Amino acid sequence: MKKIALVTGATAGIGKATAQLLARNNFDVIITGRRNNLLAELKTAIESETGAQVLPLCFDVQIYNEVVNALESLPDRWKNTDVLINNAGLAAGLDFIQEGSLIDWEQMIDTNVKGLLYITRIVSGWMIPKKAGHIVNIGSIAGREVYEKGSVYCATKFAVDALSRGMRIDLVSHNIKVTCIEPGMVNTEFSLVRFKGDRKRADKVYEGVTPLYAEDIAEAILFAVTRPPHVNINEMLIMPTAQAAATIVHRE
Ligand code: NDP
Ligand code: 8X3
Repeated sequence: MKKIALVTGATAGIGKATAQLLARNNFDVIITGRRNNLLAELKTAIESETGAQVLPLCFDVQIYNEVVNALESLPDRWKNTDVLINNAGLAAGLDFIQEGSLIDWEQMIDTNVKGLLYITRIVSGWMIPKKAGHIVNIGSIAGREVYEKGSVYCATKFAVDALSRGMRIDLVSHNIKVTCIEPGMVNTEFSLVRFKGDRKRADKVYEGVTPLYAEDIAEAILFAVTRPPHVNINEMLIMPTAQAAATIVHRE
């Protein structure tokens, strides 16, 4: 029997690769994001390639009412969610603290922290009566190390680390696993979003280095969610070979 995974932020990058890989490995998937056209394209692609069922849900994780309405609209079969991948997130801007944009700060905090909380509160409520479930939060090397001009993004990822530890404690008696996956540099839309569409600046991040690809992180997620019932992967820090620390990257 197929399992059900809910992947937030599945229109691009890590979330998209994860939805695709889970669908190839015996999961039906709920895919979410704000770009409806990309959700529809991904649904068609996954269903024709894998035969898995795909349910797209278009909403903004920052807006609590949208989260509630979208998730509560799911038919009961889909609320039987086995795995939640809390992936939707972003960095907005790269600025000294004294110069940072309030709009950027609020977007990062509302998406990476509050959005993750909104989703988790509802989906963990579906898992508790089943006495089973697995929540995978996408943290970051930025949740372990702080770097110049990145303090607010880093703070949101430190929060994801703290929330993962806290959730694990709160949910242990309900037999719900919690994993935090912490990637280093992954070549996705991340830098394009951080630099607000400035392609040249985004491409510079990956210049002269082989970064991770979204599929590398998807494979780690698949590994974590396919361990036997008595095994939980608490954390995984995954870096490109050429990246030794948040800001130490060897470029050819
Ligand atoms: P992408 O920009 O490629 O993908 C981000 C995804 O999040 C998109 O599907 C986007 O969908 C979704 N998203 C963003 N904001 C919202 C929102 N308000 N509501 C709903 N969905 C939203 O980036 P990545 O794949 O790289 O990022 C995925 C996660 O990985 C993030 O949490 C990021 O912080 C983390 N990460 C990334 C690293 C990297 O180097 N790339 C390294 C470490 C962690 P849409 O725009 O359609 O809403
Ligand atoms: C993304 C990785 O180092 O750009 O979380 O913050 S980093």
